[in-house]
Amino acid sequence: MADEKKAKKAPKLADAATVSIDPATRQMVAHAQKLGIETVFDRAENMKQCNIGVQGTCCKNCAMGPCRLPLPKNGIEGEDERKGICGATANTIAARNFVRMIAGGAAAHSDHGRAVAEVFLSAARKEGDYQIKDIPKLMATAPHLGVETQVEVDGEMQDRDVYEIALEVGEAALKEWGKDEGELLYLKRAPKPLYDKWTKEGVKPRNIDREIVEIMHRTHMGVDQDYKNLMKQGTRAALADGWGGAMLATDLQDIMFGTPSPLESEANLGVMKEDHVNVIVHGHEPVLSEMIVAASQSPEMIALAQKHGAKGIQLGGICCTANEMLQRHGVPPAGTFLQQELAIITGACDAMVVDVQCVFQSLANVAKCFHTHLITTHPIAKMEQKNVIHIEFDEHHAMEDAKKILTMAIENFKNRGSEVMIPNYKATQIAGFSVESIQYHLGGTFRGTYYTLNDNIINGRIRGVAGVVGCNNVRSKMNNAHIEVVKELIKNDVLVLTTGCNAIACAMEGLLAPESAAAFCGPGLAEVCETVGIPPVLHMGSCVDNSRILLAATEVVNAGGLGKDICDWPVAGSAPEWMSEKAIAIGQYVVSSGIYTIFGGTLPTSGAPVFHDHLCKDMEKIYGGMWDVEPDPLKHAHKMIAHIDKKRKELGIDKARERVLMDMEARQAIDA
Ligand code: SF4
Ligand code: MSK
Repeated sequence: MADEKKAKKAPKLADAATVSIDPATRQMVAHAQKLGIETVFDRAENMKQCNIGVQGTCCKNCAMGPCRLPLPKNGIEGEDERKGICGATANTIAARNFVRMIAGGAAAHSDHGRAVAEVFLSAARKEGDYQIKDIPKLMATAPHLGVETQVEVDGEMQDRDVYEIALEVGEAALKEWGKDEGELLYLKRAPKPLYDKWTKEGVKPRNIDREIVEIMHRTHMGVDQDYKNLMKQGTRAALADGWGGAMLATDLQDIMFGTPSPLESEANLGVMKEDHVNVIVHGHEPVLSEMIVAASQSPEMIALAQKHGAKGIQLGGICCTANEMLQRHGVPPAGTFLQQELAIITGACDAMVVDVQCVFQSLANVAKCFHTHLITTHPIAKMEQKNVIHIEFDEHHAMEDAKKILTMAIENFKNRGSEVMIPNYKATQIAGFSVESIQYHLGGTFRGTYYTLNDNIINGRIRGVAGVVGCNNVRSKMNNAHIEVVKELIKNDVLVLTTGCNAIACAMEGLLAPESAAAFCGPGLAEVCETVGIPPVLHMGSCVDNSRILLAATEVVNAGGLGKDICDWPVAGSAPEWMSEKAIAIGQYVVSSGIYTIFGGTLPTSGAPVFHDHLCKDMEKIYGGMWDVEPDPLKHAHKMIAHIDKKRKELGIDKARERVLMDMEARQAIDA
């Protein structure tokens, strides 16, 4: 009896039939369970969420705690009695936790940006394997960083040397992380009324690192104990991310690797090929993966793969390294965040190469069950498990590193076991919509404006625009909310801009194919998409590329006719299945740029209703944008649509839409 009691209870298994709306995922989870391999879906069954943590009111900022302040059953009555040992209120604790999440997210995006800036500098100095590829983008970016692109020679203006400009751009960019005075240079790219709002509120970031450090100071035990003041600093750090580190990452990557333009590819685990060497790149920083793509196309590597019995090399991606490789090279994503283990469980992954962010440590345990080489490449992101190989990326011999990794994968091809199962599911997609390529598609090279988009918003064919982005979260059915929200938006004539794992989810469901316009859109949006030849959901890249959405929103303001500020026009943001700290940082920079932003699942603020209202109500008065939360995908989409309609009404363009969307009967009545 005692032995029986001691016997370990077998962990529960997830119901493979309901984990996701994606059939490939369901098939692979069932396969993993048959093989006795645990995945994130099973672990979620056995790990209950902490109810107080979910509410945002657990503080462990000093060793007198943790202090836990659950919401009393009778609501906020007795609010005064709820305090930690030091007296910290629920608002203080929730706000401290929230801004620490912003610090984590802003640090992740911005440190990525810094790493890119360092590689950029080496490219500008012609030291390594990287080059300055996109000269027009360099010329467009330089003035924003105070770098002249022309010089006066004998009374005439002449173009400066490209590498000289690049060097100054790289140096100016790197200064943004630690300069000792002034403010971030990119803030001036925002519409003037928004910039003025930030000035008035005193939230303009001074430099990127400082704002993150200051959050850690202010949230230390016994420092800032006013949730409004804490959120001011949270806003500063979030703006330092969106209009700083993330935007710099996007620009410098575009200059080095090329600004994306539309291209065709595929998505889902079915992109892996049984007769090819499969290499999966995963994480966020594209610098090494860029070289892996180049190396995989070299005759030398292809010949080596063939010598080892493979037909060729198939690259695939997970998470945002996938999005980076997709938007510039058409490398197909093999899956979203929640599919990372499944790519190895196919038994056909010869190497998985990971860099930073969103990488499960459990990959090492899964890789142990197969022949897969799991290779970490970043000095700040190693794993303790012994089967993990670390090959540290160095920009000075990047091509050599890439070839070394590919050779290891190729030589590993013969070691595959008999358990190979690649699900036969993949969908076609069009990706690669940058701010510049949207401009080209909608306005043509010479018009160079978003006016066509504005025109269609004003006449009501396009009801509004939504940025739907972000992660998967295993606490909800994978991709269900992503797809329901997006489908409901496009059905109601809302054009969707997507990044991150939402983009991969939409691609897997076929929503990034132009044909989806006829199948899923309302009549107005379908007409525009069919005329211009674009899908109703535009893939704008990785998580750092949410900066593209900020700039696209600014372009709409600049094109005219839809108000003077981002908060004036019908645009909304959403992260239906968010999970990471980066999502909170993005949410706050989007809100403080004037955009209504709604999250699915829960927000870690529900245990502090006053602080929650500060985010969801007061923010609108300050910045024009505000937070909201709604787990039900249909209600979620309709809250966004209601906001879009509110903005249409404020602009006086609500009537135009009613006219445009009259049904046939109504039109005939007019004609008669
Ligand atoms: Fe508790 Fe205050 Fe310490 Fe937080 S800082 S753990 S609320 S005593
Ligand atoms: S990868 S941050 S799970 S979007 Fe950028 Fe996906 Fe979220 Fe990671």
